[in-house]
Amino acid sequence: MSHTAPRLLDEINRLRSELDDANYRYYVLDDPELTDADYDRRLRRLQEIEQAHPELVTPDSPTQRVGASPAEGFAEVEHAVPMLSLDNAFDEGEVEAFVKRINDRLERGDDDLAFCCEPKLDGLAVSLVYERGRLISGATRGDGRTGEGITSNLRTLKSIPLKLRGTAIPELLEVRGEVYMSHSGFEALNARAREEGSKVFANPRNAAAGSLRQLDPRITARRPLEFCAYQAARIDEGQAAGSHSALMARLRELGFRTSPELAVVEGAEGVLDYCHALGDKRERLDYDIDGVVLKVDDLRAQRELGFVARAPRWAIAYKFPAQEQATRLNDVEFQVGRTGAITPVARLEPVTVAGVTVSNASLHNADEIARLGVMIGDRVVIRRAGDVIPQVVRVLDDERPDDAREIAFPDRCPVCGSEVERIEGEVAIRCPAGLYCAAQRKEALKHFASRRALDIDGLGDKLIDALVEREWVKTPADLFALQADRLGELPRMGEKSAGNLVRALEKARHTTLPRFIYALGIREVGEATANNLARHFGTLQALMEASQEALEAVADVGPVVAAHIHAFFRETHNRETVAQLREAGVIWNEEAIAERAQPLAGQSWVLTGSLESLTRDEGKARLQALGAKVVGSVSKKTAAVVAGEAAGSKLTRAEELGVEILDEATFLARLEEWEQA
Ligand code: I6G
Repeated sequence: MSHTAPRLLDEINRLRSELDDANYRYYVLDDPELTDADYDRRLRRLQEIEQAHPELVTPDSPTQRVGASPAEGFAEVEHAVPMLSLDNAFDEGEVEAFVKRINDRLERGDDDLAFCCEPKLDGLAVSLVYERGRLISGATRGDGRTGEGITSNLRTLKSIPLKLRGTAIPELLEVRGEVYMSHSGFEALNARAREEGSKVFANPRNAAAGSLRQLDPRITARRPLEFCAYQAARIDEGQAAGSHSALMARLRELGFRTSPELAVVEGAEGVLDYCHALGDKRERLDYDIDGVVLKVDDLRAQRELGFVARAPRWAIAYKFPAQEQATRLNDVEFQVGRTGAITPVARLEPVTVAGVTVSNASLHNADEIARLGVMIGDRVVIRRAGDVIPQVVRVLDDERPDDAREIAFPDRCPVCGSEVERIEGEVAIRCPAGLYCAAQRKEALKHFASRRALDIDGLGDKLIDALVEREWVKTPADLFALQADRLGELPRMGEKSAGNLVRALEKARHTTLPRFIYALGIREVGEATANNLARHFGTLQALMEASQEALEAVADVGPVVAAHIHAFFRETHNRETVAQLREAGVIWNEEAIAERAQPLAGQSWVLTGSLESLTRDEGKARLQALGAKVVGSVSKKTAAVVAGEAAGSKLTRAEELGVEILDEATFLARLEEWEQA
């Protein structure tokens, strides 16, 4: 190493420290500063240098997260301190009884004992051992005494520090926490799997478990897994704090993500208030939780309380009402989506799951049906969590009726009768008829008319179904030929509604290029991609003529998306539809796009709370298209905070810092203004 140029060593150290800082800001502080592109550029440069100088690679370099070579199996790891489980409380009475038990044991009559509360993540518990600040081992819980060594897999998670941060690094640290997958990560992973024709996961927990138990860490590295720390099982004597909450703060300093929902509350009342508030928030979190963990905050009191059997006396898990219920699978129907994919949908005996009646669930594809081993007539367990579509998670085999039937996949499209296609290497079956198939036509029209596309007010799903069934509308262009008097013939369509619809169509003719591209419904082209395409090519003509290579030069467009776009514009009937739409008077201002500046360039925005008329992802995509960076936490540098319903601590923080706060209506009005500018 002595002959390595000092400048190169400096560069390596700088890149490693910038990449570590970026991970820390992103995963722990929830306040990213580097853009993805800047992060990737630094990582690529570091990889380049390390490839040229393999002697300079260190095990804790950020490049080492891409995954080591496959293992033969997992070694057994004995936990130095057993990984215990927690007792459960299934209702408020049991929580109150727990608090009372503790007060009695500690011989405290009062009700102000401090508890540290946090969500119970629905993931997998793991343990990480650090010696002199370096991650040396990581293992699953296993049976609590012995787990499986999965260090190489855990090293690929960017929220797990390979090297501890800061000063006064402990000689020895054992951190425990949960590995989980966010809803957004899970959806993206399954979307990619569907696209590639590979296996989809039933829920984020299964996806996290499957990803963590891969023998090939390179596979784990591509899965969106996250780690959240909840306990320091071993730490140098001198570093042990007086309270659990202080210990969690110390773990954050050392580089670990801890729950942003962590809070210290007093007595049974404080604990129950926390449980209610988190229960209300549960649906809006981007990850699954199944309850609240309550811990006596004072570590001396914890030691005094000790353990019973395999659980600490000083902690309990309050479980929310179940997100899983059993019901009967009455039938399976096949639905044809906008892009022709035919998906099996389970028709269920209606059942209430976490407060909502569920009568349909997705079965995804033939592989998923085979994995579940499900038949019509079976009793199945349904799971509903957050915004994720209800899923069939398992079959109650013992309750299979004698007349259970196999699920037969159709050879022909259930809507138009075309012979289905089974694409080599893809699990999905497809109807190849495109817009000749009424189902795909309906879905394409619904997408075309939707709010983020041409925003045709009053053209709802039922109306589109009726228009397609009567064959009044075959392509989106036919919509613009609809006359009020004819529309008036439709059931439940009065003269006034017909007139309103014609006026809405007139208004929708004036659109923008990004909306028009999005409205075409090209596979994998969402709003953000449509924006990027419009900005890159400036005109529709340029986009339609672009080669696959030229398409790949657009931000966020990879080979698969480029191939879809290219194929779409090579189809004669798609080109004809575009021409007909322009003839029907659909217009936009191309110069505006080509020259449009990004009015929010360099600004950081925060979205918090739930929005009514758009999802957070949509809001984020629109802000990004205007040049803004959308970040997770509020700081002095935040340009504005958009506060939806039930916005919490981020709103408070914005008020404290005097950051501009926009309600949903103002936010939408501003977006439209900037987008039209
Ligand atoms: O299984 C667990 C989940 C979450 C835990 C836990 C936890 O804290 C938030 N804490 C302890 C102490 C244990 N299990 C044993």
